[in-house]
Amino acid sequence: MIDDALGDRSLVVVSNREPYVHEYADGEPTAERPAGGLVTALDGVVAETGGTWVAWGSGDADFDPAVAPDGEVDVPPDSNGAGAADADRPGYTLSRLDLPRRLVENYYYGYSNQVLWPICHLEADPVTVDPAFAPAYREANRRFAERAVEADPDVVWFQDYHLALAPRYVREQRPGARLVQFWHVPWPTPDFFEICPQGTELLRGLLGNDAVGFHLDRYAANFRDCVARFVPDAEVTASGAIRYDGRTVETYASPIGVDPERVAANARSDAATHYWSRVTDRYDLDPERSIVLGVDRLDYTKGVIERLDALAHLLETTPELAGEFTYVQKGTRTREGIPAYRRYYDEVRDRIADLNGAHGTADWTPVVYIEDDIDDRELAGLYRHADAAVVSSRRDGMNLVAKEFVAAQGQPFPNAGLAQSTPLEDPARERAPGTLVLSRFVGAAESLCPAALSVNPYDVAGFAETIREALEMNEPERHERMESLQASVREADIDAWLSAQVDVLTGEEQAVAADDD
Ligand code: GDG
Repeated sequence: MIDDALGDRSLVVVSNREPYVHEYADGEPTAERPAGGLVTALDGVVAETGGTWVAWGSGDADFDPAVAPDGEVDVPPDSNGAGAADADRPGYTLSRLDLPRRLVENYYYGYSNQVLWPICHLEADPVTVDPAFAPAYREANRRFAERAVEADPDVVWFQDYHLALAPRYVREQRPGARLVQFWHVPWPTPDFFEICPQGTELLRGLLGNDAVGFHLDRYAANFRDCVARFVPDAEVTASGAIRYDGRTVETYASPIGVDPERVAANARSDAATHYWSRVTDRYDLDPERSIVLGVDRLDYTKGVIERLDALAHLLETTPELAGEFTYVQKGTRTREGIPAYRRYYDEVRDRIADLNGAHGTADWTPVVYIEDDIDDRELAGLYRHADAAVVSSRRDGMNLVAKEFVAAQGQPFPNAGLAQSTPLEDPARERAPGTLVLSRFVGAAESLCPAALSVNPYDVAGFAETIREALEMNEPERHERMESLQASVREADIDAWLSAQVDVLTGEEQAVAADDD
């Protein structure tokens, strides 16, 4: 679809992370794909256009002469991992930036993840302003911008908070190009944003775009409020457009989603079934006990500690639930170069050990902690077998885990609302769908609540009570809620998001400014 809409205009996508990473496996460069639906979806879009994707080359073998001597590689890679999509397959150029380690430390682990990430998630405490961070962020953004310009783009699509300055740099060199950015995390209120020492500079960088997109109207409104307050020469009009530097910058809201069919197929795959049976064997999970599931990158914003506190409170106040369920926590280590993240891993482990020590018995371990490196199908196996999933982010732009859990519950339920007298096609799914407990501070809550049980993760007693409610929910109510959740997840799926982005990228539809201010 994007190919037709672009005509002969060339597209360049710019993101921090790359869609294919080359690592050495047994001494040979091997292409790996980072897990996750977003990269897959974007990959398909760029492949359709035959364009260019600029990203930091983070893999050990990314610049191996056999792979990409000059940093450019045709993707998707062939089965040997060595580039060169053949003429019959759609493909594009992955243009990798070879960033020095010190620059990555200061720009990525530093400014992006210790300044911008916490500020966007309204977390003041982890903000660390090292004087080396901001210059590195400028330098890295310049390099991304230069590489994008070298690809001679008509349309540039920037992803996320690592690249707030790059649009301005590109605009200086390609005044006529169409530049669009999607910001995948929340945008804070002006009162919070003002703690950022480079706030105005970041806003001017983003105003290099023609359009800036967010998951929710209120994030877009916060962005416009920040522009109105911190960029004196910009004007935010009543319709929500921003006049700046002789141009108009639109803001728009477009909630990202998942591919429900793909997730549901993953959940039914053999790999999912095998992984689940390995997990049940390894941890001796009793099929009579309910499974409560948490799946998170180990990031303080995801509220894993708050969840464990709620579970501990639940067991303290409702002793009759002891032995009735097992909480399975899948944790993925992330940003290990940052001390606060390493401390968080330790805290999660300690909290789990305490909880198991206080409440476990000879034949029951309340919390099982999995740190395996698992692919999307194995992950879908966990989703599918959970009787309840808990997403308790302190703050989260959207949260795809919540949507994937819903999609993995199978769709639609043919006997929704009925007792299970009608045999389901799929015998492994012959149980009521899982329930979703969802923090009200995630973007996904806007469409998934009240069908999902909403919690304030800071309210430990209320949170514990909601987990109990999720565990005890009767079957008709589970069906009813899941039907509604699945309808929401299908309606705002990844295709809907992509097609909205394509409209903005091609300028076919003016980005819609939110009307709530
Ligand atoms: C940012 C925003 C926004 C997790 N563990 C495993 C695994 N995952 C995958 C999930 C999901 C993805 O990682 C996590 O996505 P989230 O949306 O939950 O969170 P962030 O990574 O923080 O993403 C967020 C998103 O951007 C998109 O705009 O929703 O708010 O923070 O897809 O499946 N995948 C596999 N194994 C794991 O152990 N294979």
